[in-house]
Amino acid sequence: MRYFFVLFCFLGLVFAQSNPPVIADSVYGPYDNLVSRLELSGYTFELWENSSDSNYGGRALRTISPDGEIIETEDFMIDIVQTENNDLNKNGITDLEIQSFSGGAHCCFSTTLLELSNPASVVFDHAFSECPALSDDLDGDGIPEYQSCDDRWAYEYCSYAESPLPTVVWKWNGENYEIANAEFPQAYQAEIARALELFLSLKAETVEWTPTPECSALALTLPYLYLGQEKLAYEALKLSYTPNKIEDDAIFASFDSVDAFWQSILQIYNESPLHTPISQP
Ligand SMILES: [Ca+2]
Ligand SMILES: [Ca+2]
Repeated sequence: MRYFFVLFCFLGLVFAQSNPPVIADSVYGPYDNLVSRLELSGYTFELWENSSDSNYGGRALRTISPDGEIIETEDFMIDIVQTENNDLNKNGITDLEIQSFSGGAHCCFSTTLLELSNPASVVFDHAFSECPALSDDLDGDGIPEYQSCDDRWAYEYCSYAESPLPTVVWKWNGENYEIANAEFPQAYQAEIARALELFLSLKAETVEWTPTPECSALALTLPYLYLGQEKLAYEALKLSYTPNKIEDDAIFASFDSVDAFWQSILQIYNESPLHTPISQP
């Protein structure tokens, strides 16, 4: 019992040493309650919340570097996640995952993997996305990949519910996580199967709810595009897109020809920072 009392006093002393972060123009502050404190490789991470906040949201993250440099940020929700043995990418350098969520029905999730060298190094960063980035060892080589989506297509040709969110996979390359979709076709199997079933159901007219022709065609086209298989993507579009099958709903664009739609898709795709370099000859 005495041990726990001493431990409690010690933790209380440590916590009391920190003053709450004061963030200029704070959305969720003022912060007063220290949620957790982690010391790792000379860095200190503190998560703070506003105990009087009635919205049940809002956290501040304070990072203190070994040199004493302090960085403070806030968001609706922030969590620090310790990875396996504090070394997700197995390169011998301690790392830490920082996850945040801005609140709202869909948007936005952010995931950062920080290596605690001095200075710290961001080796993975996927910010402001409709999809959280999750780590999982897809190819069984012992080093997890990151998997998320490209939300660039949401609302582009149809409603959010109909819009495809094509998968994006990042692989550790020895220096940072880089997009490597083409190496992970297994990550696209479920998307392609769903899109093919939708395509066949539309052909058979067995669906009660018909999406826009653009969106149903995109569902079959985009997985191949993100796999780096541009020729197959074009064939998928030709197979699945019938221009002007229904009248333009006047909200989203429709196209007079497959090629006009294809050029529009390529333009959006190439503008996305998450597009896959085309590797097919
Ligand atoms: Ca590491
Ligand atoms: Ca792997």
